[in-house]
Amino acid sequence: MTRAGIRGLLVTRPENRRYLSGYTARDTQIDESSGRLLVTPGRQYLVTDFRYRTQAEVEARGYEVVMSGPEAARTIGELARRTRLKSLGYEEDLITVKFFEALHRELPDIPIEPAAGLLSDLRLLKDAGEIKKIRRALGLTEKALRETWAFLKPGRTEIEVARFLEEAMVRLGAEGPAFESIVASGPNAALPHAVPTRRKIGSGETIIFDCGARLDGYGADISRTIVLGRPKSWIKTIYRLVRQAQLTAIRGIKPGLTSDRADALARDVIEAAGFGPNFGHALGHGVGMATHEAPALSRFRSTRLEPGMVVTVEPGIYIEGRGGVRLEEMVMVTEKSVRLLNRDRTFYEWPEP
Ligand SMILES: [Mn+2]
Repeated sequence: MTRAGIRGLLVTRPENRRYLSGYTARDTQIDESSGRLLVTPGRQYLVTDFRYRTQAEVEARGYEVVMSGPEAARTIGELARRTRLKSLGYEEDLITVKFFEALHRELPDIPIEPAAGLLSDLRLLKDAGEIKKIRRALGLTEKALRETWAFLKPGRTEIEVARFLEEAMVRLGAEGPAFESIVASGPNAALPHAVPTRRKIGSGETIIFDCGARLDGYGADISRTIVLGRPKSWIKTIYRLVRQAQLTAIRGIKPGLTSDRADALARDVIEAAGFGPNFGHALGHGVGMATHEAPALSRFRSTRLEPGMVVTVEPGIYIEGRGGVRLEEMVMVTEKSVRLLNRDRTFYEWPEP
């Protein structure tokens, strides 16, 4: 904060709040209101309300819990004045315009500046304890998927299968799914972020699973593409290509490489085979307390990769109206290359759908 010239920091993003304070509350609505941290040079506050009082006092170690009424911005303004803050940083990627304007009304005389990068940088490099939690979440996801393969058969709907998968995660010890699971079959598998439907899964078509369990606040994120029965030859072609692109990236990613170059490792393979336009998303993203966090392995970013970063490697090819293939693993950047975080290597070593 000192280096960034910020005296006080307002933390509104749930994963940053939990990372800094241990307070686990989460309100999934757009105007997230389960609490805000105010970090100042001398004191740290968690501003929340009656609904969260007990939880805040138990969980937020090292933070003074301050109750606010319906106008949290007023309470934050009072604390900022009382601690004589000369500037305030805020998370521009998670705050409503309404709340931002209320802060300005409360604190008309001090600069209020964007500081989201300061917080996402803190979570960029994972320590050994965090890696352990991520691997546990990942191992649990793999187990839940194995149970799901036994449940899966033609005629079951995407929603039924997705529900089974998420229940398996919880039964195996997860807090819950880290994000809404994707089970997309047939033409739905051509939609990279499909939502499960009542469509009955058929044989001979691609089925994309994209899911991850959350455990101790940390999430997993992996994708599998499978086919019930015999895959048609177009499926074999794109599956092999996606796997080849993924392996090329996993073998080539190392510290010092920039994220756009990492993306290119896989994209070049897919483009050379003529499927460039069918791979419209980034190669991967950081994972931790948030499902999508820095660094983005994207053509449009050039973050230098460093040991301790955890990223997904998830190339995909989507054919409109027919289906698609996405394969996603999680890796940690090490001193020399990457380490695959999976426990179950079956899929990774499986060249065919
Ligand atoms: Mn992902």
